[in-house]
Amino acid sequence: MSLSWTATATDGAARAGVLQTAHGAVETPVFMPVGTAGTVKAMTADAVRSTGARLILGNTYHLMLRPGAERVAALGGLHRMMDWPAPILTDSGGFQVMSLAGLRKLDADGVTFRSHIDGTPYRLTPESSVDIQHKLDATITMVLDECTPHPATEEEARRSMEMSMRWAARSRTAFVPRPGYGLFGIVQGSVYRDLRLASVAALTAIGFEGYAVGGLAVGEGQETMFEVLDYTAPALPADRPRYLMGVGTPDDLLGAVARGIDMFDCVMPTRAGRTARAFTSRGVFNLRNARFADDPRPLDPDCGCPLCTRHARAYLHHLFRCEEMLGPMLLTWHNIQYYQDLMRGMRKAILAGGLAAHAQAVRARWAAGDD
Ligand code: PRF
Ligand code: ZN
Repeated sequence: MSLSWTATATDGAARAGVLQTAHGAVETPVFMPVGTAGTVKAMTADAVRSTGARLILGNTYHLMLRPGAERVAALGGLHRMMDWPAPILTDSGGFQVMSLAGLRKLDADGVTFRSHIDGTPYRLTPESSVDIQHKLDATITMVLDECTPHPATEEEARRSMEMSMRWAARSRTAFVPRPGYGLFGIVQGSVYRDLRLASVAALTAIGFEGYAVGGLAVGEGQETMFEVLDYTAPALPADRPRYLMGVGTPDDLLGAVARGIDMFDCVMPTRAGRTARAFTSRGVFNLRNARFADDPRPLDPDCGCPLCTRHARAYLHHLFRCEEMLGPMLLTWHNIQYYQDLMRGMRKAILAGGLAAHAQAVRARWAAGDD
């Protein structure tokens, strides 16, 4: 049997559930730390695990360039290579090609591009992307799609979405099913209701183990993103997991879970951690700020990570001022811990039937600040 998802509770549109995979079970709603190049930057696999994370994201684009899918396969796959026996979802590469690669050329069959590292030409098709993800041993494979740029006219968005739907069908044909593994389709259609619903219909007719919502968090703003989710999420099959790609801030996660999303990934906690920005129960801080130079308090008194239980804010401020690598390491750890705790809090609230009140309390704590 392919990987499966079972709901354990619902609360309004929100769902709590369990994803059963070849690499273990994952409780949803879930946030996936991003492990782009075979590492969650600045973290050992044990450190990532200690935060409660049980599912991480890898990238076809980066790994096909370096070290190459064959080399990952020769090392026993991504799980073995990274010492991450738990599930891994890999993105299909199209989104990263459009945001990173040079000289990209999209045609009906696939995309040709030059590596952002040394300019070497490469090509990705729906079939080759699925094949690479198979070599990486991805638990969850994503179909190759085009993330429609924002803004797009309705005609542009339709052409782009229809091409992604043809690629989704080809990805389904190329994917070799294995027990506990799965393939996810990706809904596109920009901010157009009819296109989003047509995309959902096309994907559900093909049939996938899960459904992602792509093409959001590309500049449309949170309000528009939530509007799209308001009509897209309920149109998706109730018995399959729903994944909002590349989202987002803690507030985005609260709003999207309330709208029926089960899975997320974003570079935000890891990237912010390397640039001194901390996500906490009291809001967002920049630890380079001089106001932390003599602050003896833990970063977040509600957090159990090694930074918050063993060090003062003033020490972290000092590490960033001196550009010591322990600064990014400790703050990445904390930010991932914060995101995992946020998801755990939402799962608990859904099981208790109190997500709305819980989200309101979390937002009120951010707004109250820390003094
Ligand atoms: N498609 C794919 N990956 C993605 C996106 C998408 O639309 C996004 C959009 N936020 C992030 N990552 N394949
Ligand atoms: Zn912490």
